[in-house]
Amino acid sequence: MLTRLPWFFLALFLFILSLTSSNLFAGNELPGKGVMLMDPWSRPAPPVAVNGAAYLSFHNMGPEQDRLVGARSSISNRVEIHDHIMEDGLMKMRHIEDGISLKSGERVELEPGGKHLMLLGLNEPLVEGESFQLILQFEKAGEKSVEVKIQEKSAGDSHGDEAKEHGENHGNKHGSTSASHDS
Ligand SMILES: [Cu+2]
Repeated sequence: MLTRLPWFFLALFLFILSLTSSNLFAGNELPGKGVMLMDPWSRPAPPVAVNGAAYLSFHNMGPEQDRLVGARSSISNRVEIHDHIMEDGLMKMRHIEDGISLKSGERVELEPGGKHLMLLGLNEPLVEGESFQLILQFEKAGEKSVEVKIQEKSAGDSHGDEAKEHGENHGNKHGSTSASHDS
């Protein structure tokens, strides 16, 4: 026989839990209002490509600092947060272990040659015009899913091609991005 008592304790427990959670004080926010995600895109990559990269912009609209701590997608085995760092006069990519910090009101852009999301071990080729789901993990805003559009953005700019920089793809396909002039 079920008495009301266990339910009372459950309710009390949940109430106390909610008091101790800092989320309660940010609870008036609509989902997605804390960190706004804009313009997610990725460069097309041929079937022989081992890795790819994805880019987007973050705008922290919330009152407190947040942090992008990780990402994942079914498009690749792993997704890492990378940055470019000058080392011995050379620009090198580095895995940023502690993620990307987003101050309140701050806008951070991931772009070729700068911070990016490295798609390590592509499970399928990145075909222009298609898209894939990417899940971003934030310290406070939690997980957010975005649809990444696969498109060639800056024709004629071979700078900052993260997939090639990793040097794991030694195919002879070279300079394919700089050959065409879009108008
Ligand atoms: Cu990278």
